[in-house]
Amino acid sequence: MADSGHRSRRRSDPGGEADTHRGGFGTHGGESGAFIDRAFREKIVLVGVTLDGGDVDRTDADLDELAQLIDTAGADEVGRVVQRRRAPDPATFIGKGKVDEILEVSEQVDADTVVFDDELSPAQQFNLEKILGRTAIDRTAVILDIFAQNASSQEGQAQVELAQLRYRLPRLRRGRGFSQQAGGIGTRGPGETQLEVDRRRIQRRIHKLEAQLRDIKKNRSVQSRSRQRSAQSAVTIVGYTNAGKSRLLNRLTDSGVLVQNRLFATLDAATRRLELPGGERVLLTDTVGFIQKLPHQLVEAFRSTLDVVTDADLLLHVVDAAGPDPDAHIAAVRQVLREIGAGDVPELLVYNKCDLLAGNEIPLGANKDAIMISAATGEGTDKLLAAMADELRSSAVVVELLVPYARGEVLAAVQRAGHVLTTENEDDGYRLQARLDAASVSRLSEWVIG
Ligand SMILES: Nc1nc2c(ncn2[C@@H]2O[C@H](COP(=O)(O)OP(=O)(O)OP(=O)(O)O)[C@@H](O)[C@H]2O)c(=O)[nH]1
Ligand SMILES: [Mg+2]
Repeated sequence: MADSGHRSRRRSDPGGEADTHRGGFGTHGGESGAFIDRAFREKIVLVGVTLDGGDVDRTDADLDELAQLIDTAGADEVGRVVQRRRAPDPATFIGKGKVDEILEVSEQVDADTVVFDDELSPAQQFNLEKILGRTAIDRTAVILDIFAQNASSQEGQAQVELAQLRYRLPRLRRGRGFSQQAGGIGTRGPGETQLEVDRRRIQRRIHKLEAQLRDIKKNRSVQSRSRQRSAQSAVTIVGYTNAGKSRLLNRLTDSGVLVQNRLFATLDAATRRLELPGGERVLLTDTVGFIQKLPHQLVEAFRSTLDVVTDADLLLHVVDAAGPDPDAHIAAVRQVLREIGAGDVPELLVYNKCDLLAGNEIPLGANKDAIMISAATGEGTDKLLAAMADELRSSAVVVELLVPYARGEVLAAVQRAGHVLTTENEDDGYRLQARLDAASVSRLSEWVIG
């Protein structure tokens, strides 16, 4: 076994030097390296904390989800440690006694890595690794790892790498990480430490990725302008990861988008045309799934992909009706929607996978207006299409706008976005009455007068 050497070396030296760790930022790290080593299946101990006001069942459910994330990342859960605490310990996140317990458990099961369900500060991570003698990472690192594994487009790869580097930058430390690869001729100035060299290299890479993503976005907005000209409504499928968003897109539009029983199978948006029963044509887009505690670095890096959510006329919010806690998933998705500024986009709640439930056990709860479907069997999709048409029609309102004569492009934008009912020439510009959907009204709000 290629790894046995690392393992025995590390185990004989718990609490020893950081560079004996493997996984994470250790021996195989690189700027695009994984946080979890996939050369073999790492053994992982999970740690969850129930903070004041939280409930223990919730922590357990979160750890079940973390175990699923770990599995998707290619590693195995071999143990679990939980604690109730009033507040996180600034130095080690959990209490000192609990850290000793984790060390004991980790030794017993020969764990490679300890994964915390909550985000660790760089200092907490450093202290924990020192005591535990093994890599300590958090949920964020695991999710970043899965995204890195699943990214296939140029844009997706750049977005994930950007998120990873922003996560790594404050966690770089002396004698760890990229030192072997860094420090080519001329990179080391007088008085500059290896750590500073590493930081600067990562900063440069971050700037390069940001520029690359701006270019991709510019190209895309040229494409989407030509789309807007066709005046079709934009409907975007959102929801928790693995809810069946891609399968629904395939069902409604006969496409062959990748569907997998894995988390974060979709990272790139896919758009297809769809005709509603009344003949309205819409553009339907499937996009990346959300999860609880979605790393903010990812939300930031994926902002340009998530424009299709923010700019949509309507969201289909797909919920796994057979999942462990539909209400918690709905809340987590809505939280991310608010974070990206899409909290006000009209939403149609769609309970999927109803084929897995008996008719009377559908967990609608307070969401009586939700539509029940099965993307697998096609059940309920007629009702869904009719509801989409209704929603799009009802969200259109008649507004009055005043557009200065010099702003021909605004006039054109109004004409593209909806139906102009009346036009009058006033002293200071065109006074228009137009029927527009809510998204267009907010986009053109500068010119709306009533
Ligand atoms: N039984 C059943 N399974 C479904 C249904 N819809 C989707 N699935 C399954 O659920 C899993 C996830 O489906 P996807 O369409 O990939 O889910 P997604 O929401 O796109 O997931 P991500 O892209 O990973 O966020 C796959 O195994 C699908 O076959 C359904 O209506 N019934
Ligand atoms: Mg998908």
